[in-house]
Amino acid sequence: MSGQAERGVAQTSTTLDVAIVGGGLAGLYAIHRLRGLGFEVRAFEAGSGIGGTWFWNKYPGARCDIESLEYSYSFSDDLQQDWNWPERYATQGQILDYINHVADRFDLRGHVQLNTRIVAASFDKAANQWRLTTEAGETIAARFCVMATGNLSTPRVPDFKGIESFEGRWYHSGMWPAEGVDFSGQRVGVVGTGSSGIQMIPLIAQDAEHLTVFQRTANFSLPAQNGPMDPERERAFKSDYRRRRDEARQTGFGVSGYPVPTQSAIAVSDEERRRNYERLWQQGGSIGFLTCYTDFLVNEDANRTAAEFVREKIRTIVKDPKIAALLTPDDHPIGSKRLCLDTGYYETYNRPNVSLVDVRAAPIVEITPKGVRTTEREYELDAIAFATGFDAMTGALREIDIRGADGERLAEKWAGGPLTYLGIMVAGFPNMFVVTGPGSPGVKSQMIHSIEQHIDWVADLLKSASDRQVRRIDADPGAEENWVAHVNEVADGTLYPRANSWYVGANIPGKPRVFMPYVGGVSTYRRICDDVAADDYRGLSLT
Ligand code: N01
Repeated sequence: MSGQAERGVAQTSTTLDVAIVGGGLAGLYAIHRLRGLGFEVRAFEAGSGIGGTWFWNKYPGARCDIESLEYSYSFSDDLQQDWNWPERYATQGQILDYINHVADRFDLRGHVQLNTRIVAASFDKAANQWRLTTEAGETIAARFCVMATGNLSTPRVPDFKGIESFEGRWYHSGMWPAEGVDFSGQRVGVVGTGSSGIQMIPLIAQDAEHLTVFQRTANFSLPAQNGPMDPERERAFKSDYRRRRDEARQTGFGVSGYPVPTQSAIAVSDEERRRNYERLWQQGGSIGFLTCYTDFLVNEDANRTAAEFVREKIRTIVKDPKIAALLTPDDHPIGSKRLCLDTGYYETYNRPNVSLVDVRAAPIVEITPKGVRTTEREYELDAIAFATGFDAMTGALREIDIRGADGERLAEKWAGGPLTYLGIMVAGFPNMFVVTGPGSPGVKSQMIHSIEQHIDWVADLLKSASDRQVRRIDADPGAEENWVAHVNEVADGTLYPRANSWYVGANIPGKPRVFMPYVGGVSTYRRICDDVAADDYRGLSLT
């Protein structure tokens, strides 16, 4: 008898074809696609609403850094024709509205069990079934398990001494109160200057009496140049949507309008390069920079030309040269961390009510009842917003007690870094599929593009397995080893591993330093996945 049953928690039991963990963009598409094949499916979502990332990250300024016309499902042409995005880059609220519309339009909501956190999953090799357990003690048996748990879904507040003694309120970007926070008249501290910090800082500065930003590492940020949707652009896009989606599939990042580059940054004159960077800066967005030259992300000299262009911009925008110097990144190649997009970020430091504290030089030592104490002094605050990131890519899966066919724990298998085949399957964990996880290009792409590609591939596999009355699908350990070696080899040919980013787990003390995403590009990855399928699922055993 389980501990929960002993404590008298009611236990119910469910049997499914496919259990889906997570009710965000991936979980919802998995419901749609797999139900369409006749599988009995249900998604289990910890939140009280659907939407995943876009449900939780309600901090001021939260919006997508990929254009709305791209960052949307492509599986239904009617949907993409009907939906109107009000802005070039959608806000969190607009994306959540869209997700809710999709759930209603395709009748997905009834297949999501909300307020249900999966805490354990183990493979029963006698029955060839996954057995999942919820926090409330419910058990679910399912032939297959799709882990649509997200990559940035395990918020992490650093282990600061004294945090429980703080007399004000504190928040994390990824657990923001649904009702919002009114910072007016308050002394607010923001810790962290990644994408989340860079989005919230300009807006909090407008409301707060005083904002103190605690920065450990200066980050590169580019202007989003956001604005209302241009009706002409929307019309042109919609009249050509199918081709644009096809084009996106042939690129590195899964975004149309940015063809694979053919020219080296070093091969063009300084003037031409500058003109190009200036054009991209005015145009807004990050993909233009990331795809402007062949060697942008592989050659230090080429990369430095763009980094120096952005550094000059920072020095021009920020009036106080000391603050500008602190905000100027100098420890990683541009683009090797997620390139941030902002609206008025650097300008915010020209406001009289904003100060910047260098916590690299004087680290935070504790949170006190009154605020934040660094090695230099105490800063009195009424509220603290932690924009300190997530236990990315592996955190959500490691939090579930996942046990494979021989009882091995996934967290143990991944103790030295994640091991996957194609980023989708894990040897020893049959019938389990990870969506956009480590070893996949997901986080280095337009996420919804990769979600659709992964789930379509898994759906074809499950259909084929069902037709052939296959009960168990295993990734071969050798195929997994080769894939991990390939992922590392591709990453090592780029500048990505040079940065202390969440791509290498650097933001989580003690996490093994392993570069997790596949950076060969979505087009190459899709080709590899299609070849594997065409070769009767090479690297998998179907029994
Ligand atoms: O998190 P991050 P994020 N003391 O890990 C700092 C996606 N996203 O939530 O760099 C002081 O990037 C840390 O400092 P350092 C996007 O993919 C997308 O901002 O480790 N500081 C860093 O500055 C993004 O990349 C969108 O030295 C500490 C910050 O906290 C990903 O989510 C919007 C600290 C964490 O930055 C994660 O972004 C938002 C400490 N002890 C997020 N610990 C869009 O689509 C950590 N930091 C626009």
